[in-house]
Amino acid sequence: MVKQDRDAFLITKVSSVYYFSGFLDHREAVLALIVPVDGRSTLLAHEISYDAAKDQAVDCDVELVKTGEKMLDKIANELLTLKVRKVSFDHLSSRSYLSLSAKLAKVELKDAPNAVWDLRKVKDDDELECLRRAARMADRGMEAAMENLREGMRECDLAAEIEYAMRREGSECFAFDTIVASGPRSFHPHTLCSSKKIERGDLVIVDVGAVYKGYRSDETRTLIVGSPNKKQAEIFSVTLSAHDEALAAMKEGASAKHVDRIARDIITKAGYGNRFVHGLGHGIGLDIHEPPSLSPTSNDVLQKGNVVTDEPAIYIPRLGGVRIEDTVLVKENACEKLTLSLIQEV
Ligand SMILES: [Mn+2]
Repeated sequence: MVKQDRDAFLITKVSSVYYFSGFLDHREAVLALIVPVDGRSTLLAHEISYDAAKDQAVDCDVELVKTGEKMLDKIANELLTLKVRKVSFDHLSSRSYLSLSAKLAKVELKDAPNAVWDLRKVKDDDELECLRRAARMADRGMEAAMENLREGMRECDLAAEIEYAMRREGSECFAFDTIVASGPRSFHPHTLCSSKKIERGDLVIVDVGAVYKGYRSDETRTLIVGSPNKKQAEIFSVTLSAHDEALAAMKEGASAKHVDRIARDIITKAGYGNRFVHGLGHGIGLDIHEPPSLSPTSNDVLQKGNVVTDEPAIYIPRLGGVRIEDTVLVKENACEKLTLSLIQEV
């Protein structure tokens, strides 16, 4: 803030409020943390989260936004009381931004999400401990998937086994809706699970994530009941080498675009370049998708302490898809897989 000549920072993204204050609201409450360059921070909370915020937030004053009062009015008043001239913010809708600008005509408001992400994307030891716990829980869910997978069971029944196992490990919610996509359904990367029965010879994409103290994990394996045909075995082995080669290139200083390129080149050379329809991976932490991004258009450079996914895939309409994904910690000269489920060759 000093370097950028800012008098205060306004944090409204709920996960970032948790990151800076220690108060986590899992239900996307409307909160605002005002951090002045000098002095104590203030966390504004509605009645629904006020008592919990008072209980959990550290190093800040918690102020109640009463029923009938508007959060944006409280933010504006607080900033006026602080006599600020230049304020950065992390996350405001265009409507909130326009409204706040009108209330604070003499204050310069600057959109600066990267100032927060630059801190959040480098995980400290306490955060890594949580991320490792979340990864263990996902491994346990994946183990349940492997143990329970049977011909004739519905995708949602397998998802139920996975989620039960993660809950039993202490997962406080799920990092995202569990994906179990079998046979032809597995070609769509954003499908969830359905009542479709898993048939012999189906590729089954299983994508799971657990949550510990707000920190998330993300892991995908592609399973099969019975044995694969030639094409299925081929796309599996191409995806696996893309996954492994990208993993070998992940370390501090590597360009994210370059790591994506390593995986994409392997898939492209095998003739499936246009069937790898998303980036190689994404940062993960309190949010499921965070910076840095590993994609053909990313300008990010990997740093020690980044936690990212490595998830190459091939999706073929009608035949189905293969995705293999791990959550990975970037280190100085290499990387470390946090998710450790066995990758069984189909
Ligand atoms: Mn992912």
